[in-house]
Formats: sequence, structure tokens, C-alpha cells
Amino acid sequence: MATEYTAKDIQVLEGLDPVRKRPGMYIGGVGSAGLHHLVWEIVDNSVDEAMNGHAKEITVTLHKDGSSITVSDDGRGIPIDKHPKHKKTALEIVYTTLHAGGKFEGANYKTSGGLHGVGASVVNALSTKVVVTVKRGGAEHTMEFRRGVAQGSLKKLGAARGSGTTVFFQPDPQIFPRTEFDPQLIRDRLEVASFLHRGVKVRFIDQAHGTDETFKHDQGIVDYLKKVIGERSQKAIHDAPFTLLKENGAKVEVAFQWTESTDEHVRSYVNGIPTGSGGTHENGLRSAVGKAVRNFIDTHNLTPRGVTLTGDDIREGFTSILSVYIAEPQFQGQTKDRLNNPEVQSYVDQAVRPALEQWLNSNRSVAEQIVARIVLAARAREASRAASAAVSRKTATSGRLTLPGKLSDCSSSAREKTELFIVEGDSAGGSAKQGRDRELQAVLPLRGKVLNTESVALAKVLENKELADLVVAMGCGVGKDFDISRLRYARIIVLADADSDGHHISTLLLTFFYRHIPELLKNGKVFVAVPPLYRIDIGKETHWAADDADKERILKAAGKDESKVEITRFKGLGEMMPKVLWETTLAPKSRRLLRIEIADALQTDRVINDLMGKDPSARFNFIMEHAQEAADIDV
Ligand code: 0RA
Repeated sequence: MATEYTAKDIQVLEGLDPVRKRPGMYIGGVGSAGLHHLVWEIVDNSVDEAMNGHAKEITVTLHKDGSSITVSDDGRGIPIDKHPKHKKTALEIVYTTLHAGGKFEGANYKTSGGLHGVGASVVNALSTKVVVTVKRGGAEHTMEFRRGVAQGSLKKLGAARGSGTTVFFQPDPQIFPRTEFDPQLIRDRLEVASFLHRGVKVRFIDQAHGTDETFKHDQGIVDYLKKVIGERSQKAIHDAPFTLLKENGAKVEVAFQWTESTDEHVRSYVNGIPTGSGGTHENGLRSAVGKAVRNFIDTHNLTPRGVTLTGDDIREGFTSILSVYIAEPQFQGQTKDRLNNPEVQSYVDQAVRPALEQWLNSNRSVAEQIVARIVLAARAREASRAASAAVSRKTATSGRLTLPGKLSDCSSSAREKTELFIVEGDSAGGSAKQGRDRELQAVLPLRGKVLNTESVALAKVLENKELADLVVAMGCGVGKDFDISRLRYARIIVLADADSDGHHISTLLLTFFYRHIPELLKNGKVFVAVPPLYRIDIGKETHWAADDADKERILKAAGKDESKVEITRFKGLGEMMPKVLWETTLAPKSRRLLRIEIADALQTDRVINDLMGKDPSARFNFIMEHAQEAADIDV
């Protein structure tokens, strides 16, 4: 055979009619995602120019109408010389021809992949109007299209300095039911682009809402990693992240760091497109990290005794940014955001693994910190598994678990009505035990000190007898074994003295819930009881005051002869007669309960972090201020 043609050599050039007939085939659909694909496509062309080192600035303007956009860059400008065979400018060919083969003929630039390679012509076909302006060779030229059809030929506007491309487009309402762009979506995508392409200045002018933002990150994805860790209010356990940039069949760029957080977080991109459902590139990263870390542990005899490390242990708190560029990405899944190219897994694995091993070996103290973190994760997993195994074993054998000896459980098993009171101290526990409704209210007295769990790993937390007992009593497990459906009570109520010691205990318990079982708070299961501090007898009437302000208010309202008033200050819950405790604090009809909620997790997280180690009562006040009154929840 003389000449062999491969599919690659065949370039099918077509008119734009098919695009208008079946837009979904080219942009996935005509909903919001399809509409925004137009933006990504035009922006990606400018990003390509920047990626190849020719453009330094990209400006995206959302016009006042909210549904037309201009994208401009200071790159070389789309070529405007006439193509010898087609007798058209490259600009016109790019904008009016469907490139079934992917890249247009003679293009000597590497594409970022853009809209899976479909090109600017698709945007042109689906827009009522497109205006392309090119500065190059000392002059400015412009060309206009309507629904993909050129309106006359390229026009010279006049002399101009510099070079660049500006594209205006307006999506066609005949194609898109809604043509308004979402500025937040565009903003976020542009910000990500500025992270993925270090040093490129990306500006977003939103004329519809009057905002103007510029993104530029000289440290690229390292800056991105910092931002992601900060946003999730995590704390890195080592200073410098691992970073890598390598081209071996694919361009692989990665930055990661281990944090104190219990979850793993990966942001991945393929050709600048977010891959929210992961795929082969993420798998490659995962296997590389797993193998490199294990290898390091093995070579340095750091294997812990009594636990086997799993991949999840290794990646607990692992936060990373992964960006790959490949020639022909295949996407899969319902939202087409999972990478499916099998070869990419080994590209990433082979790029990351040796580099990470070397990094671990040449940063020994960091590596040892990471290993310690991993071993702790494994121990925590073991401990919480053991704790919940104990619970389910007991439930399975007797139907009732062997609960902590000091728990006075309720007799009813109607979980939707029962309550667990966590009570500080034995004497208070005694009063609560006698004063409660035995059918529906359980009492768990805490004897020893509650551990401050603010920055303590779960394994350590569960070594604390008081907290371990609490976990067993609640029955819902903790950490990865948490299962809210196994919670044995409808409400978990913290009952502590109205003094600063009591506040301290409450704070420690709430910190434990917040840090280690946040789901309980998210589901509104945690409450703080408000016991009275004063008993005020006015004549035959008895009033209860939660604090001094409350007392003043009662006295003022009564306005009676002071001599007829008798005030008793309770030193602690233990002093209260069981019947009084029932009436004031336990009885659903007359008590006050505060529901503790996480209104804004991020905010709460920051505040708890800030107050760490400071005056515990200040911390308590914060939590109480944000607690919701829940006086009238019925049982
Ligand atoms: C092909 C060749 C050359 C530039 C471009 C494409 C180009 C395309 C776009 C799309 C948006 N902005 C762009 N900037 C550049 C350069 C050919 C040359 O000058 O040698």
C-alpha cells in the first residue's frame, strides 16, 4: 500500500446548520450548562493563548443586558491573512467551519481542549451576533456574524498598537430558553483559571451588577491549595505543600498537603475543566500517594504495631489540587465530569509516585509528621470500630446493650420521645435521677474531667472514659462509624450548674460534639438545659431566676414589699430537691431548653478556633448567644 490514511488525517469541514439543528450534540443541552459552555469555549481560546505564553491578560465583560459577553486577550491575535486554498481568512474559517477533526488546519498551537474541542464556530452558530476584533501587524480588523453567517468581509478599522483578540457574542434566544448568564458561575470559573495558569491576569467586569474583580496568582495551584484549606478552615499539619509539574504524555500538575481535618478533599481538572466526579487522573494520584507513603513507612521501619494502615487512613486530611492536560479527554457519567481515559491513571501515578518518595525522603521531619498523622487516623478508626462493635454486639445478643454502669436509662424504648441528660457530678446526678420522668428521661452523670477535644484526634478522645461512656450511651457511634439512626434518644441535653465551672463543662461537651459528632448538632439533637440560679419566694408565689438579670426583672415586676421576699441562691444542682429540679429544669412543660445549632459552620469553626485556650466562659457565652430558644418543643 502506497499511502495509508488514518482517521487523524481526515478533516471533515461542515457548515454550521447541524449545530443549530441539534445544539445538544455540541454543547450538551440548551439549559444553563449549555449556555455557559459558550463562555467557557471563548474564554478557553484566550486561555490557550495565555498557556502558550503569548497572552498575559484576559478580560471578560458581562454586559448590562446580562446575556451578552465580551472576552478579550492580549495574545497574538487570530491570524487574518487569507488561506491560499480556501480563499478565506483563518479568522473566518475558525468561526464558520465545524471542525469535526478537532483542531483547525494549520493551527500550530496546542489546545487546552476547551469545549471538548468543538471550537468557536459552535458559539457563532448559536449566537444572534458575534463580533471578532483582532489587533495585529499594526492594525485593527473586525468581522461580524449573525447566527453564524458572516456579514460582509473583514474590515480594517485603522492603525493600532499591540496585539490581541476581542470576541463579543450574544446567545440566540431561538436556541436557549434563557439567555441570562450566572455571574457567580463565571466569576468562579475565571478565578479557577487564574489559579491553573499562574501569573495570568484574569479580570471579570460584571456591568449588569456593577462589579469588577481581577484574579492573578503567581504561585498558581499552590495559592489555590492555600485558599481551599483556608476556606474549609482546616489547618495543615506541615508547612510547605508537595508540588509537582511534569509532562510525560500528559501534563500533570499537582499540589497537596495533609491537614488536621478528618476528610479527604481533591479538586481536579482536565484541560481546565472541573472534574467533580473524579476519574482516572484522581485514581492515579490516589494510588501514587498510597504507594509512596507505604514505601516510605516500610523503608524506615515506621510500621505501627497493632494496626494495619488503609488507603483511607493515608488520605485522611489529605487536601489536593490536581490539574492535567491531555490530547483527547473522554468524559463519562451523568454530568460528564468524570475522566475516563485509562492511560491517564498511569501518567499521573508515574509522575507523582517517585517525586513524592523523593520528597518524603528529603523532608524527613515533615514525612514523620505525616506518618504520625496517618497512624493516628488508623488508631482512631480502630477505636471507633471497637466502640461501635461493642454497641452492636450487645444489641444483637440481648436487645439491650451493656450500657455504662453509671447510666440510669429510661424504661421506654420509644426513641422519638426519650431524652438523655448529661449531668455534671454525682450529687446532681442523684437529684436528676430521682427527679426525672423515669419512663422517658435517662441520666448519665459525669464524674471525672471532660477532656478538651478541640485539637485531639478521635483515638485520644475515646481514651477518655467520660466521653467513651457517653458515646456508648448514645449508641450512634462516632467518626466514620457514626450512624444517626442508631441514636438511642430524641434529645441529648447537657445539664450543668449555672456557674463558671458548669459553663466550662458545657463548653467542653459542646466542643466534643462539634468537633467529633457534628451531625448531632446539624440534626438539632443537642440541647443545653437552663437550671435556675435563684429561688424567689414572694408571698405565696415562687419564682425561678436563671441569672442575676432574671432575678432583678422578677423583683421589679413584683414591686412588692421587700421584706416579704425570700431569695435562695442554689450553690449547685446537687442542692436542689429532686422535685424542684423536676419542676424547674426537667419537666417539658415548665423547663427552658436551648437548642444548639450550627448556623454557619464555617463561622462557628473560626470562632471556636479563635477562642481555643482562652477563657472557657467566654467561649460558652458565644455558643449560648448563638443557641436557639427551644422552650416550647413538645414531647
Ligand atoms: C492560531 C494562531 C495564532 C493565534 C491564534 C490561533 C489565536 C487564537 C485566539 C482565540 C482567542 N484569542 C486568540 N489568540 C490567538 C498565531 C499565529 C501567529 O501569529 O503566528
